[in-house]
Amino acid sequence: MERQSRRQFLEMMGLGAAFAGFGVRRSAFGAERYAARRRQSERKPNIIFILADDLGYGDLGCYGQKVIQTPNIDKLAAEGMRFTDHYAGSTVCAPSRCCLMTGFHTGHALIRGNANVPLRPSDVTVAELLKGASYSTGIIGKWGLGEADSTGIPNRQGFDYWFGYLNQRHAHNYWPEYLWRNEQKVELANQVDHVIGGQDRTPGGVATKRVEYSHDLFAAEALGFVEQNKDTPFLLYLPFTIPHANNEAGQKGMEVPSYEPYANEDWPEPQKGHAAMITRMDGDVGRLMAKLKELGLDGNTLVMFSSDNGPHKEGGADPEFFNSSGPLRGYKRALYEGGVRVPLIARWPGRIKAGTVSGHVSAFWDFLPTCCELAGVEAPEGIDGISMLPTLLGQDRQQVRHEVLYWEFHEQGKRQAVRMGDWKGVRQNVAKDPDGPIELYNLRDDIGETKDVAARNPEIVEKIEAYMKAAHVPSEHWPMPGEPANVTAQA
Ligand SMILES: [Ca+2]
Repeated sequence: MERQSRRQFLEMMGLGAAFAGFGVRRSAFGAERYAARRRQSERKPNIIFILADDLGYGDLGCYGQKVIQTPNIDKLAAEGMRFTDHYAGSTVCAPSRCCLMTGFHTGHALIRGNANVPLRPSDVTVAELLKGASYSTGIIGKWGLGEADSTGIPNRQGFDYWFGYLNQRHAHNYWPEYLWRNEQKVELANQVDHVIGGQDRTPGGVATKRVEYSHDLFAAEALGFVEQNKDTPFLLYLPFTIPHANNEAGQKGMEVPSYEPYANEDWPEPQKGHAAMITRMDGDVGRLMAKLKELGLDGNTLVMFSSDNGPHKEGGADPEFFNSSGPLRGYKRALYEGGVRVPLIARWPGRIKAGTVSGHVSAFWDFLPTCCELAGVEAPEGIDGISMLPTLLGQDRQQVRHEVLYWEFHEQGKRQAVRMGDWKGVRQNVAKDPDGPIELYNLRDDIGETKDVAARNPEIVEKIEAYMKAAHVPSEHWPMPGEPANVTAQA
């Protein structure tokens, strides 16, 4: 390289000053320092996506929660960006996670409900794409997109390392007898006497001997993954199972080793469990952030925190007790805002401005293209997601916006919903009448979806109806009325 152009190059890299004392002749010290700085400046950011399970829009202090303590997650928001209008992929687990991993909404995604349909070899996940950009990829927690030996397991969908529950019902039980590490079953010290269907080792059940709490194992594994991958860019997807219920445990489904710091509160036990679970997870988020600092990765790691759907009313939990949906209507399984609008916090010191709040309307299908842009790889053509990196970096004018967001849900009579600007359209009972009436709400002055204004806005309803039609591509696994079916057993 010519002397002049080399100097220009270094200045461009912000390294000119480092070399000023050495002239352009590289001393051994200068070369070393140059190489170290260059490695750092060229290193792609690490990405950690922490996903809570059934955590409501109102369950975090930074989203208005007054009782449940979440100091570490609130700190993420104080040091980063908090999104007011972010949406999960669906109102239940599996489809929401499919949207997150593949960049499609539920009108296009392979997995649109909690049935046992595994991802195929042809499905392209965010992990596969980042592997192509030399990322180490890990997932710790709950997968739900493919059973053992299927094409859908994490190790066949782009993840180098996997630890957790493959099966969602298995994940109901916080003290399982085993978990998966890559393709190996890892036996735990817990005992599960009650098993679903009376068959030994059927996933699920309720533990009688409780030794190893799966969430604690996930939190420890997360620290280990970060430590082991500190020298390469990594993607860590951390789908915790908190605060989901153990649906097999009746009214005692909010399973947690201790109700602290709420043990002495005058609350029903499931509510103590709900709050204690969230605060426990919050502590683990704090430990993970401390680990990033300790390893010097803090400044080069984008940490995101979200939830896969709205709060649940299962295992004895009552979403009203802590106002878990905040100002929103409904909870898990609704397509009202409470079912799908979720917290999203993004922290990346020096890149995301601290203490900012964004109203950018975004959804789980935006995660894949955002990661691709960060890693410098092309996102697949035809996905529904739009990179939200400009918003994260404060470049609002460059942000491409969604014309609409779309959801379809195949339980409880089937539902469809569209968010279009401030408008929200919801159609119930689609199985009965696929052309049935659409409820219309204006979220700008009615975030709680209390006043159906469809009758006064027929042209908006017509537009939303057209979007519902256009956004839905038939699926053999989740047919709408009149479409051919190949229904698989519910998991
Ligand atoms: Ca969930």
